[in-house]
Amino acid sequence: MTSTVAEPEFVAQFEAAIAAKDRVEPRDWMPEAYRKTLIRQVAQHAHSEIIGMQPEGNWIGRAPSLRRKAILLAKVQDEAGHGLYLYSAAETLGASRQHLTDQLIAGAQKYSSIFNYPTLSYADVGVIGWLVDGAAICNQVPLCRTSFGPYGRAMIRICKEESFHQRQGFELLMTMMRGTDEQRAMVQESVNRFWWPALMMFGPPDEDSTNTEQSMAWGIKTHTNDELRQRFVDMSIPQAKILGVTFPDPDLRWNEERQSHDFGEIDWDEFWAVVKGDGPCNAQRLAHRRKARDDGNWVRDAARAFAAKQQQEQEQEATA
Ligand code: BYC
Repeated sequence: MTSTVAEPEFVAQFEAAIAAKDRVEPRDWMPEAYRKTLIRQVAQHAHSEIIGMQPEGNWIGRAPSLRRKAILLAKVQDEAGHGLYLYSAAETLGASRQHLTDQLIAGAQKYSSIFNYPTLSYADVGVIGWLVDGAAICNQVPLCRTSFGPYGRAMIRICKEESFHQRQGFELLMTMMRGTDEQRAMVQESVNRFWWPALMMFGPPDEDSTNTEQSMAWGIKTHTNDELRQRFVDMSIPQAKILGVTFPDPDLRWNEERQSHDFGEIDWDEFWAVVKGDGPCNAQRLAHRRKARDDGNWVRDAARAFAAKQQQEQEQEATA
């Protein structure tokens, strides 16, 4: 139940649930700002899954073997499924999937910056699996314990599949690294392009993050952007060593005192340009999404006409 009237008892119940780290469920009272923040984050997440199908889908027709094609098809289908779980979670907050899609296409809602970069070689499929799904897991495992029930439960299933995606990316890259010099160079070139954008996925630095403090107070987020980014850097470095690739950052080194890796300055001007719509592929991604929605309009029109006709027939039967 959502209401603008914050009855003290409802407020106390909500605050007690947050303090006890209990789940808030769709029928529970919640502050309007909590609902809006969740719709924003869950919709952005859902849009990312759906837009994220484009860069990898680009390689389905050019996968180097039937096995690789079947794997990639399954992965891209999984992303569609993740989008649907998340739109369903958003629907429990009162935001319809159609409305959210329209908002995305109108540029009124965001999706992850990472999907505005092009996929230029087949190695990108492996690097997206390893680094992009890897960053997604790092960010999303804590979201399994987020305070809103439907979002947390969707994340449990999504994280299991993302882990599998990350392993397939790593396996693909391992295979290429055991191949020819040309294949190894393709992997390194792809890592060079994706490393910094992968770090940007975690959002702006904590001091510039407008939402983190409130989202953490509500238990929507359980870690800050910088904490999760650091965790990702620390987990990726040993994996890069096993693969035999390097990251394009001369400042990357172990800090004994912090027991973590230091890393170089992220280009935040690039990040904000991409977030605001000026990345290499923003226009293309949205145009493609708009076309997919428009191409599907006849199906929605037909379904609506069928439902209206059925209702009309039921009403006629009831009055006969
Ligand atoms: N890209 O206050 P902040 C995936 C926006 S993985 C674009 O820190 P918040 C996948 C942010 O929305 C990717 N925009 O925000 C993987 C805010 O603007 P608004 C999806 C970004 O929400 C593999 C402003 O910057 N994962 O789907 O506290 C294959 C200030 O930021 C980005 C999720 O969405 C960005 N990278 O924290 C297929 C995970 N970063 O909205 C698919 C869930 C920030 O106020 N989301 N902005 O106008 C989250 O955990 C959080 O929303 C974020 C940002 C950590 C991303």
